[in-house]
Amino acid sequence: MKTIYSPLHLGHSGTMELISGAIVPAFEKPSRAEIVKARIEKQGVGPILPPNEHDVAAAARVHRADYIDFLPTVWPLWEKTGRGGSAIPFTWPTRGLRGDVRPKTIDALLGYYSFDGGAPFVEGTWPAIKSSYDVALTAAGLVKSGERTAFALCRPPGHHAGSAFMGGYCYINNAAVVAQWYRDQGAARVSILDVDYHHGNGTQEIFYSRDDVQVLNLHADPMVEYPYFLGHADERGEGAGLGFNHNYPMPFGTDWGGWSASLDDACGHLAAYGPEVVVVSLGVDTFEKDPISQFKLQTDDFPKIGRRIAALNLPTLFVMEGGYAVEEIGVNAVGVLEGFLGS
Ligand code: SP5
Ligand code: ZN
Repeated sequence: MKTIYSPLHLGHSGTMELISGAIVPAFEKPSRAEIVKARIEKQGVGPILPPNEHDVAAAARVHRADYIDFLPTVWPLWEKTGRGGSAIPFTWPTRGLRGDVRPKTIDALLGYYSFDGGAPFVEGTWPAIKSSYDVALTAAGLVKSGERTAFALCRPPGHHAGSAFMGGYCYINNAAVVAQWYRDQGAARVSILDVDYHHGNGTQEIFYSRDDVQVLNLHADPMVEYPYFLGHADERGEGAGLGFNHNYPMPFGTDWGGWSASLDDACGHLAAYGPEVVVVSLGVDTFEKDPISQFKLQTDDFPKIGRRIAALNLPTLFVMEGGYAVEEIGVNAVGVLEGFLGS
């Protein structure tokens, strides 16, 4: 199994994060991807290859063009104001404010194109976003050209990014981009299976009214967990998309018993849909020791996830999302891949 990886992610290192009423070092940090890469090498999972460069046109198939055009301008505009640190928004156009008028200053634009303050920009952020996108598309190409599976070691992650907003450490929705790319390459149906601890609100929003991309999401109940404002079980899609979005909100403390029951149910819907390819949004923040999460999956459980997905017997692309228990993120993410491969 080939892994696609780019060292350009190293330049993206947010200087801080606001969480639980305190400003703390960012949880989404460069060591995450480095530890996963080291584990792939240690376990001999397969070659680690660099991405090919792709035009941003494939991103504009799932994101609004003005949003994609905005991303490379953030750091230059911020720097022009004489500030360093991280470019982060602090005001959002919520109910009662005008969300339809595009403002002019960088602080306002950051709020206009975000749903939270969790997607900071530093100088190396745009090159990292672009490399993560290139990683996803390059790995997608391997599966398209006949490989059974591939691993896109994306950083930054993508599943919270919607058609015109960033947030939750995400900027371009890599899983959505590759799902759309498979459609554009001729796949009739694509399924996205999101196993990250947090609901993939961006992915759901992008495909909500479509029947050609099925979206299945396993996550902590949004009544009590981030991203809070999407991910309930009654969100089943709309219009032509009705019945093609499946949410599995689960309570704090969920362990393999409860979590795997949801996975089995999701896999049943997936198999019935009959996609030509499966895109797995692979977050391992379901781990019992994850510092920002409340599920109880153990290291031994991660290979079982891979085995269950392999049993679908479909071409499968793994796209890295979250996971923050930094020492274990490598063992757990690679554990899913090893389970899939049957090693
Ligand atoms: C890709 C991904 O996993 N993004 C996650 C973004 C989470 N951001 C905020 C989480 C806040 C949850 N509250 C945690 C309390 C910890 N004491
Ligand atoms: Zn997550």
